[in-house]
Amino acid sequence: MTATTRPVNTRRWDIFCRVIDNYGDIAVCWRLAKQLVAEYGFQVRLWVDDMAPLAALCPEYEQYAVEVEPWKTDFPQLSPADVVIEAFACELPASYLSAMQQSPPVWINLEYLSAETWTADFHAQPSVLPPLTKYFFFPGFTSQTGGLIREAEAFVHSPATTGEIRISLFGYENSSVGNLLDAWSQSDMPVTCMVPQGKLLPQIHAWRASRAVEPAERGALQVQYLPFLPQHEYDHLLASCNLNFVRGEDSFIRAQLAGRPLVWHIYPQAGNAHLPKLQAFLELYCAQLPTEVALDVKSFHLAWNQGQLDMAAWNSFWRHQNILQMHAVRWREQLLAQPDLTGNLVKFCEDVFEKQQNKL
Ligand code: TRH
Repeated sequence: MTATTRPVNTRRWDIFCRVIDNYGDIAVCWRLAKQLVAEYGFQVRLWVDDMAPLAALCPEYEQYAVEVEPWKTDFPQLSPADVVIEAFACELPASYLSAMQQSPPVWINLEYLSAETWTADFHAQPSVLPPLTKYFFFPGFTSQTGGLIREAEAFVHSPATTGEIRISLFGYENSSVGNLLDAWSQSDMPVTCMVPQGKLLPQIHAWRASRAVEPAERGALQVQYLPFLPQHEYDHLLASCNLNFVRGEDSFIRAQLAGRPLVWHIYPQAGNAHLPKLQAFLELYCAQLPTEVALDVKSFHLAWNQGQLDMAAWNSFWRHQNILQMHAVRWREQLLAQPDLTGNLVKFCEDVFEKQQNKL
């Protein structure tokens, strides 16, 4: 949407984001901020405690109509916006919180994405802290949740490459990446593995050293190293690959919207707290797949997430590539048929405003 067609809206939104690690927190907040401006015309300030990941995702972020502000420890005294987004329970600055007592905004805690069914029970629930009310907003895959973040602009859908298997490989440290590279080296079809800057590189370098691979070719496999791409270029990369290994939250969502088969490396948590979340997604994603395919997709994911992948698992998984591709398109269509997170959030906040208005 161009600046001339952008709607104008007097509502002000403040989004608070702390970068815990990596890129996911700011990646989601940045998409949300841009969309609120471009599609709804809101005045949006994004408070972020670390600019570096944002600059990596969008080097020209200052040219957008989103006001990006550094979140310093000596937070300025401000009048609160109409809507305040506390992203991922980041804890609002004390001075801002006390200003909110004077003129209560619509206060939202935007949660992490999970496919677990309990999120539907907690979605949009209030926590009353007089005179304030904080609402918990859960992204999710069903209409009982807040939905997934997705711009209105039609997503470019590139044709899949033929004659080679093009794979993007983004994930957390993984001791079984070498087995995967070995499997691809022995593939019947050429495999191009695109590796963006990230945590898998040391293990890939170690594999190359152990196999004496120079510069980056072995059998059917060619490894291509990519710099960290701007977010929109990475989105396009996902759409151009036959298979995407993704991680965390935002690349995970984008891979689904790309309509390509994916392998998800979930953000690992202490005590394996992430495994039920992985299982919950796999149950949902695989529900419409034939039993044998579903089993292979699930066991491939578990093995990858536990660093226990072997060549046999790759062969069992990828023999279903045609079914997986058809399923990825169907899954994407299913997601596109649901309202998106930003639209749901705007509607939710407007409903709260209306209720407040009716009380006066
Ligand atoms: O980077 P992530 O691991 O992020 C997060 C954080 O770790 C967070 O604390 C955690 O809670 C959350 O995961 C679940 O993975 P994610 O979410 O996929 O974010 C990566 C972003 O980087 C995504 O927007 C895609 C983008 N990206 C690029 O823009 N260019 C690139 O080259 C690559 C590889 C990724």
